[in-house]
Amino acid sequence: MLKLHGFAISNYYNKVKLALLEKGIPFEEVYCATKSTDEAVLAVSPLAKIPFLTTDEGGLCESQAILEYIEAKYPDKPLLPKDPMQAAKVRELVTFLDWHLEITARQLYGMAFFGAPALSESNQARIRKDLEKDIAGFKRLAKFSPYVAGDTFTLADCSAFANLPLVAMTTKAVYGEDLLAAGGIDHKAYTKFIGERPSAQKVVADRKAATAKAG
Ligand SMILES: N[C@@H](CCC(=O)N[C@@H](CS)C(=O)NCC(=O)O)C(=O)O
Repeated sequence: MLKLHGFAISNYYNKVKLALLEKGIPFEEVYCATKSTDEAVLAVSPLAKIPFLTTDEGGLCESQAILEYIEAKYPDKPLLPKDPMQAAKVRELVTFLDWHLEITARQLYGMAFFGAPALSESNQARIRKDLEKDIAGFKRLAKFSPYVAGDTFTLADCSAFANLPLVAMTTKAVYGEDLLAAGGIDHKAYTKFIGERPSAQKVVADRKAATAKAG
């Protein structure tokens, strides 16, 4: 049985969880905090990041590597198009979401959500400029017709559903403005649409329960 390690508040955990639920793959959820120093955790996730996956054939970290493994191992209910170019377009969107939008916004999480001291004005301005550029770039690629990569639910939706609301919430908290919406991305309509899926409903319900428990 696959085991997904981490916790239900994490966007990257939820990216993987949404794909597992969409594909109907049985899996068990195992709580694991970040920054573990446990050798057993570090053997699978050397930076102690979550999520990580354990399987009968070994462990894996990095959400996209996990999704690619799941996709190759469980080809039923595909979340990647068969056509190589279309599949690459999905991966391109995931890269923009994870490695341009989210990682840039991540620099703000401390001050936005965790009571960390505010970043300097110049750092905040630099991050805002980067985000505005990344959002404009993402907008050129994203289709939202109605799914982020086109007419089919794909791995890119797993990342978009987990990451877009977080990026929006973060920019609203720090800049007083939802930079995604300001950049012309109607993430609320998209999140509502994806949120109608039973898989997404479970992810959101579990996230809310975990958030309430964390206080
Ligand atoms: N690139 C990684 C990012 C995972 C990640 O940053 N996870 C966060 C939780 S959402 C984490 O473990 N943070 C703790 C840390 O970086 O020490 C992935 O796609 O899995």
